[in-house]
Amino acid sequence: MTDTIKASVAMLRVIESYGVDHLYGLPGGSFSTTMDALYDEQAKLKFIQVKHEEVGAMAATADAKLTGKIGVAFGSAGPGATHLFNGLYDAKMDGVPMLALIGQVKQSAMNFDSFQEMDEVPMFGDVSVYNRTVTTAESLPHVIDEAIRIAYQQHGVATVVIPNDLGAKLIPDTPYSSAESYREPTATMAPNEEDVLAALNLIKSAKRPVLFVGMGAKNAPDEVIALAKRLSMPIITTAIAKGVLPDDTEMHLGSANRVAQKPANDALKEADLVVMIGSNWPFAVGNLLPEQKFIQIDNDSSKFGRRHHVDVGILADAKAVIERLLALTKDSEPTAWYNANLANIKNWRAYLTMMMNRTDADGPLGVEPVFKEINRISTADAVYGIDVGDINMNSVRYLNMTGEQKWVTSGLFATMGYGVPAALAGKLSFPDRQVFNLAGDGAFSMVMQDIDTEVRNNLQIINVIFTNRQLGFIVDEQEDAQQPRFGVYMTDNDYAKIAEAQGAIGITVTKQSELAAAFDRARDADKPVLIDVKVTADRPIPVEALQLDPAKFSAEEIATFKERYHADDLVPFSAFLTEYGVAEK
Ligand code: TPP
Repeated sequence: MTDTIKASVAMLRVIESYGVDHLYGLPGGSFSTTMDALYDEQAKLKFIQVKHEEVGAMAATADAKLTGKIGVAFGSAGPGATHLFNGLYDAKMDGVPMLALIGQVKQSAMNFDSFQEMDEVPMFGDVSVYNRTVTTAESLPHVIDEAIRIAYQQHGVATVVIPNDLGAKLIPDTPYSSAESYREPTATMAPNEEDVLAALNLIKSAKRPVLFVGMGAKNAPDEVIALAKRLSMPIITTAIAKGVLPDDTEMHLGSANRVAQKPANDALKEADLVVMIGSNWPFAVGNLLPEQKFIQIDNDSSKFGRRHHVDVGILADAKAVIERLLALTKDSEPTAWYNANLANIKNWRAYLTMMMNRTDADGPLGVEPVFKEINRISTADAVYGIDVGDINMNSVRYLNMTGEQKWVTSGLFATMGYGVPAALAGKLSFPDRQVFNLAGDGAFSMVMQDIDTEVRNNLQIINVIFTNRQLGFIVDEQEDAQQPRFGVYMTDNDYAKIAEAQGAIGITVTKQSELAAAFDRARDADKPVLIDVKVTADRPIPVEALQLDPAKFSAEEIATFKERYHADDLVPFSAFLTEYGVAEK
């Protein structure tokens, strides 16, 4: 006779077999049999009890983004399940594997309008790549195994609804996992040589080419840099690829659009050829111009032409294509276009450094000196959990990342409240690394109860809250739309006290002279710290709407813009193009 095992335990063992060592959730009555199994399995699978299921779901997506491994979260039937949605949509839109376990009432109560009972499968239909209700105890571990494989294969959310009674049943203790045979595909998708030659021809005939690099090239930073140098193509990255290349890479222009840096927007407007590698950039409209030539390199054929008409498409792995392009070319002198971009980057970096170094010990505190402190205390492999709001612009500009550090945010879904869960995931997945949560006061307020989860699990996270007493990102949009400011102001809470009340160290900083001591203390602390920096409500410089070029703006407009953004020394790109003698388009 074969031994037996509780179906819920067999399910958890399948999850463990894929290398998952923690999962997030908050129990409800409809999830009690899985909780019972989590108790049994706690030595191998750590249950992280969050205070809001949304935090658990977002932490699970952050785990997946940071490690490449599937993230797992759960919610009990009804309200616990619906609380998961922001995390699930984040996983869907950023294309990361996630398993969501959804509680359900026992089978005999299903379809009887029972307490907290809902028809859950249709609710999760849109967000999931796999979405099933388990119907027998024996199939529970099997369905979980299938769900995990499909989540990996389709880079999305697998949702499994579990009627509570099934988990308690005994089933044969036989193998249920196929993890042993599961492997990430190892074969490289090699490019078609004709396509590579066609691309090379286009690159050679271009006068102002740029590389546009997304997460698809994250395993090839050195190759990207070598190609950029070899073919005089400065590099733009997507914002979520922050950290893939070291920030001091000389031809690294940063990201384009609004969460962006000046040199990237400048170059993209002037480029005659965009070579997009492994990117699904959603801000193409208005940024990629119809007259620009476009080469697209991707290993997913469904992405071609989504953002721009494709002149040459190469269906292959980014690294393989770049290696081939490098093999077919030799080093050459940098072009005037390339040198003009290098000069533009230098000028922009000098501006950022000046902003961080501005001193006014006891005057109003801008965000930039705070970043100087973060850069000062951060370790070479720190992990940054980044919330949504002005922190996206400010962190892509002011964090000087090494290439070993990690930066993670809610990219395409862009949900506020992501910083705390991202930092939880960072510290749980990388316990030996320094981990930050960087958030605005509005976004932090959505998840601030989960500082408690940092404390309870002894996760030494440095939370930096930029309190500007407004929803700054939206204030700026209202300014641009010439609307009245409405619904965008926040009361100034004492976030340090809120953290202290949950058992963390809380520090309030109101002026520059207090910064260094606060960040030293955070660096050396042995428990979670929250630094509430009370910053000015100044708008980050809008690099998507610069008013610097005398050919386009009046002297008065330029002077007003420069004064507001301390941009006296910022040079319009047109001046560098002229100085370096870059040919007209
Ligand atoms: N609600 C959610 C859940 N996510 C969103 N992205 C938005 C609303 C729209 N939104 C984007 S940024 C932002 C809002 C409301 C303001 C963020 O404010 P805050 O966290 O205070 O940061 P700030 O921009 O002021 O630095």
